[in-house]
Amino acid sequence: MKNIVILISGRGSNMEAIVEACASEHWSARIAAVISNKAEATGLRFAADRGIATASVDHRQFDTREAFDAELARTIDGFAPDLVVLAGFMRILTEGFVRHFEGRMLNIHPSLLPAFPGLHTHQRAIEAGCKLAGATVHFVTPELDHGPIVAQAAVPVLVGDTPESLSARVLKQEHAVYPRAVRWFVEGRLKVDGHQVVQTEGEAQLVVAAATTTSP
Ligand code: NHR
Ligand code: GAR
Repeated sequence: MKNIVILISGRGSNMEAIVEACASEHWSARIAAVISNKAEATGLRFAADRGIATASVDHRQFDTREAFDAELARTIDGFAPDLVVLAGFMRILTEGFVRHFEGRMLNIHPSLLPAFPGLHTHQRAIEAGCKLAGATVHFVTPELDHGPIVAQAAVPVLVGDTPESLSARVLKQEHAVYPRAVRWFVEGRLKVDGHQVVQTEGEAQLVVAAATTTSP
């Protein structure tokens, strides 16, 4: 039985998708805790209602990123995690923190990396005239949004898209691809070789949503 700790900052819909998949697919894992840097994150209520332990560590209470990360790591370690899952977690993590959890920390980023690391990805993809957008599940390394890629989901960018309409289309695929990637980790099916990650049972590491319409 593997312990999973999920970090969120807000809504937590990816966290919900992982909690639901863990239960309905009978993973050999438990969600040991959901932790937020914001006490008011709505996702914490969903987790608490499911009987999952919750905690918050408010980054504004700390003078430095190192001090915040030290307290966050201490809180996470209290749940003996085999895997730490960033799901809409919005604080950049220091190198020391990332090294502590290296090889056992995943993130989902709302772009087709290596395009558009960082924030405001949907707006940037639209402005760049991209016809394809998506999301990437990757191992977290000290360099932001540059870790080994586990899986990607691709969706069309449609004429008239706004950041809101595009993010909604991407989010739907996030909810499909992230639980799948986490399950692979739980089942020991991810082989990392440098920057390349192989799913050893041959399951598809790419989801492509059909481009059937021409407007949002
Ligand atoms: N930390 C490291 N070292 N490496 C990664 O790959 C990380 C990470 C921390 C978070 C998630 C991420 C994303 O998927 C993530 C990946 C926050 C920011 C950011 O600029 C950027 C990327 C990501 C998360 N945060 C601001 C900060 O100053 C705060 C923004 C806010 O509060 O709204 O930390 O995109
Ligand atoms: C998701 O789209 C996720 O990819 C993105 O924020 C959203 C969180 O939604 N993550 C980032 O932008 C990280 N910088 P959720 O809280 O409902 O899962």
